[in-house]
Amino acid sequence: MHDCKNTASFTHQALVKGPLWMGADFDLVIRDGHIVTPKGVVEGDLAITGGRIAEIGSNFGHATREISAAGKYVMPGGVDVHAHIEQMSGMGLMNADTFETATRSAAMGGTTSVISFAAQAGGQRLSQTLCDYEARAKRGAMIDYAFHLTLTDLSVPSFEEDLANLVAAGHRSLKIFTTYNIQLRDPEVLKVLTLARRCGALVCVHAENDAIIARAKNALLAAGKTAPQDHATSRPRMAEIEAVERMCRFAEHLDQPIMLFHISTEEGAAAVQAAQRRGAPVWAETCPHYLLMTDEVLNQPGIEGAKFMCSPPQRSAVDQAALWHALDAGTLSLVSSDHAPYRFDASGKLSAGPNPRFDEIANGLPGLETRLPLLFDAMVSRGTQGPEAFCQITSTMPAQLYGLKNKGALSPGMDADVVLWDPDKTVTYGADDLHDNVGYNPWEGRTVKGWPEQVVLRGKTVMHKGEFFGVAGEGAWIDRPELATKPKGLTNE
Ligand code: DUC
Ligand code: ZN
Ligand code: ZN
Repeated sequence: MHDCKNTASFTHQALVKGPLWMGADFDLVIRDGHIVTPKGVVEGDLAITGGRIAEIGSNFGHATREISAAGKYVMPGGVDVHAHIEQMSGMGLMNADTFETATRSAAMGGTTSVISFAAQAGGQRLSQTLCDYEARAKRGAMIDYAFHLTLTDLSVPSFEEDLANLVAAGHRSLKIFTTYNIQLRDPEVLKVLTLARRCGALVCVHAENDAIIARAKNALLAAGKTAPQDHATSRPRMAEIEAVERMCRFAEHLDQPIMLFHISTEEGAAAVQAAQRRGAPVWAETCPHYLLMTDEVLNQPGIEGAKFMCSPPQRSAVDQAALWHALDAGTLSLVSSDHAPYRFDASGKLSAGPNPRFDEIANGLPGLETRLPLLFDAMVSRGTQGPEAFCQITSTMPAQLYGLKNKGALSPGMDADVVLWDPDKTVTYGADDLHDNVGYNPWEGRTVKGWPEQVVLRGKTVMHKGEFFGVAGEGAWIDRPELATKPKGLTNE
């Protein structure tokens, strides 16, 4: 076997040119790691050529570059399928992150593919929406990306034609809301599901019942309860339960696959499980802030709780346990970040002034960079689920369910998106140590064991030991020619 003890000086081509062996067999070999593949953990080497995984085995010949992975896990790059980037919120507020800052942050945390949103503005043709977001991503993205098309206005010219064309072009997921000022009413939801079935797209849903929320919110405001702590009460768990159940029934009725975003409650997960048992084409995700935080985080002095405000809100310890159980059982298929970045200042959380009411505060927390270390710690380091399950829910399943071609697994022919994880490194998050543009870390003070040491995107190192080597515009759009989540009536041929 090649001795790679002296190879530390050529671990990234951006800085140091490695020795160019005549007739090197591969562009890059990552040697002696615990390689997590879909078939289990392989002790050995991973070879890369032309940005793709060439082989997994041992005793490979020379490569132009070598990386020693002794004592490290070699895992597929993270696939985060739910992140808001350079996007206008329902409240008319621009996210704090551009594609450049968001994807830098993602890569620093071990994520190499992201699906963000191309969000239709009121009255806007879908073709224009996509053009706008494509331009933003092309300018800034440093990891690979795709878009969910957020549908907010079905009355625009050429809606059905544009939708069919965009889906056929590889934009195979749609996003709809049942709440906020961009919500669709039931007849419109049914129409979107029907169109999606016709053109082969997955429909992602933010499922909370708007009327239940409005009633709870108005009662709180009338009683003078306006603090961030009151946000959790303003979005009763029944709002999620009702909307999740209704969306599951719609998916079942029309035989159209849906993905329920950010499940936060035990009953929401149970509704998903019941629908799946009936054979309904229903999938669901949750997020680290539901698995690892409770609504206690909103109880901060003054307005500080705003930093943790998201919708649906964090719930109870009982819900946390139920969500972990649902992940274990496969009811929930994946964990996304729902990265929704707003600064804790007048540009973001405090846009309505220094003392806003809870309903005037933008929802969301940053999560692209912390999703994987938090879950590696919870699943791998604490020994609850193990490295295969970690890769499954953070990379393989998200890539498969959303049809992200060549992403999500370490197998020959797949894109060489690889992360070396140091299982022994322990880090305590600080106040502002993330690489996004948010300026605070909601996980400040939390200690995680297990840390991404090196991140490789299509064969090129974009992060090594905390140093970033990505280049704006080098992230590539990911084609999605077809989905794994087909209606039952359609086949996979
Ligand atoms: N809730 C949303 O609906 N979107 C972004 C973030 C959040 O908390
Ligand atoms: Zn949402
Ligand atoms: Zn979201």
